Amino acid sequence: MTATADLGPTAAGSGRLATERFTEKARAGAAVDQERVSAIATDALSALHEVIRKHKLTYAEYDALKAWLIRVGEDGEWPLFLDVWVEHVVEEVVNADRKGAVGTIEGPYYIPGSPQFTSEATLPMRENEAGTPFLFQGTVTDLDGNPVQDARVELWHADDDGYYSQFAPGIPEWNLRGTIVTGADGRFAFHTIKPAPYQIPTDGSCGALIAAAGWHAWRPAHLHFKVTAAGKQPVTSQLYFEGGTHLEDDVAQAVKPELVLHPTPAASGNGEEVTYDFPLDPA
Ligand code: MBD
Ligand code: FE
Repeated sequence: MTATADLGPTAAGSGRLATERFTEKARAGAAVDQERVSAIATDALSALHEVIRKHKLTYAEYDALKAWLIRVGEDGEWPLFLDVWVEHVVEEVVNADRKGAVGTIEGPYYIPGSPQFTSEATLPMRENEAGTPFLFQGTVTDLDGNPVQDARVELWHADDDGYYSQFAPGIPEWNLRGTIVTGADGRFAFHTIKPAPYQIPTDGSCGALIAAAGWHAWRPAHLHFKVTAAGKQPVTSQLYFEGGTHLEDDVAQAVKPELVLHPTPAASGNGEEVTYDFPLDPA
C-alpha cells in the first residue's frame, strides 16, 4: 500500500472493501439452474453482439473495452459498476408484484449486523457529526395497517461528506448505521443527520467510464434501509429528500416518486423530521 492510499478515500480502497463484503455474502448464495444459465448467458451475449454490429465496433474500441474490464476487476469496482448500472432493472423485475412498501436498489455499502436498539435510537455517530439533525420515524405494518412486532429496521447512510463507514478511511466502524427492533406498536424512530448527495468514486474505472462518456457521477442524498419481519417479504429501499439535487438524474436510476420524503421542521426545534411507514407484503 502506498502512503497516499492512507490519506483519503480512493476508488481502489472502497472497491476492495465492497468486493470483500460481497464475496463474504455470495459464498452463502444459492446455485443457479443450468438451463437458466444457458438461456440468460446466450441472450446476454446475443445482445452484446447486436450492439457491436449496430455500432460497427473497431478493434481500438474492442481493446479499450477489454482494458477497461480488466481495470474494473483490479479496482474491485464490480459491485459498484453492477449496482449503479444494472441492479435497478433486477429490482424492478423482482419486486414487480409487491403491494406494500416500495423497494429500490441496495447498492454496494450494506453491512449486516449493525448495532441494535429497541423502538428508538440515535444512530452511532461522531461527536459533532456534521449535518442537519434528522428524526426519521414510522411504523412497520402488514398490508392492512396492523403493527408488526419484532420487525427489524436497518438504516445506513453516508455522512455529510458523502462517505460511508467501513468503505472510507477514518470513520468509526458503525458510524451512521443501526438496527431498530420494533415493539408491539410496530414503531421505530431514528435520530440521525441528513446525508449529503453522494458522488461515486471518480478516480477508478467507473469514474473513467463516466468521464470518457461525458456523464456525471452523482446520486441524490439518500437513506438506505432494509426492513425484515417473520412471515413478511423483506423490503430493501432508499429514501430521498424533496428539492434535493440529482433526483431527476440519479446515476444509479434508483429514485421513485414514492421514495421522496417531505421533511418538516422538527417538533423539538432541532433540525427536521419525517414520518414514513413500511407496510410489508406477506411472505
Ligand atoms: C451508493 O451509496 C449507492 O447507494 C449506490 C446504489 C451505488 C454507489 C454508492
Ligand atoms: Fe448509497
